[in-house]
Amino acid sequence: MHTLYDYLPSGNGYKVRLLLTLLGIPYRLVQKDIIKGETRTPEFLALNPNGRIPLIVLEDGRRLFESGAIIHYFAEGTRFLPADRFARAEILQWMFFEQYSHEPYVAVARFLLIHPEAVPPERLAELPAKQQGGYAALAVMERHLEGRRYFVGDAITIADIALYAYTHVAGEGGFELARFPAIRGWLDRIRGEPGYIPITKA
Ligand SMILES: N[C@@H](CCC(=O)N[C@@H](CS)C(=O)NCC(=O)O)C(=O)O
Repeated sequence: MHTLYDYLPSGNGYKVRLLLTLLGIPYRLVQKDIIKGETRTPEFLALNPNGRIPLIVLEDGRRLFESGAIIHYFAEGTRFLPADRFARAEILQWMFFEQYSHEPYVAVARFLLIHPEAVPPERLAELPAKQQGGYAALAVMERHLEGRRYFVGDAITIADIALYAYTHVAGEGGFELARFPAIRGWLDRIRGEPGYIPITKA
């Protein structure tokens, strides 16, 4: 069985848990408390030199880190990653957007607000800039989703899973999702997937 190292409030980890669950792939969960530095121990760094969850150890012993790489691996050959070459490039486009223009703002604003005790006081001053960047990303998503049901094509893909993970908890980062009706409709569609699990469920 695969082993997933994860921290349940993490949206990056949730991308993997959500996809594996929707695909019906069983896995063993090993929880690491990032607030206590459990991903920075020599033992964990030997598994992932980048010191972060999610990390998956496949049943054959091979390891993968980076949420996008992990969900791409498991989505291959399933409805979450179509064969069409251009669609696959569009999926990557939105996954790179998530990692560069969305997660560093929406996820970090959320982290600053839900774990202020884990953040040096000077970093709390970053909140307004993180929220500004997050709103810019949400505006891009809103424009794209107007008149569309999913990010790529007319069915859920790993682009949606990647973007859903932190968008659906953006309220915890101080973002008002009420301003984004197309995003809210899309969030409801993802939540309606058979087998859907919430973020802190393994
Ligand atoms: N780009 C990475 C980001 C992973 C990441 O930032 N993980 C955080 C939790 S969401 C972590 O493990 N932080 C602990 C640390 O940096 O010590 C991914 O998508 O997997």
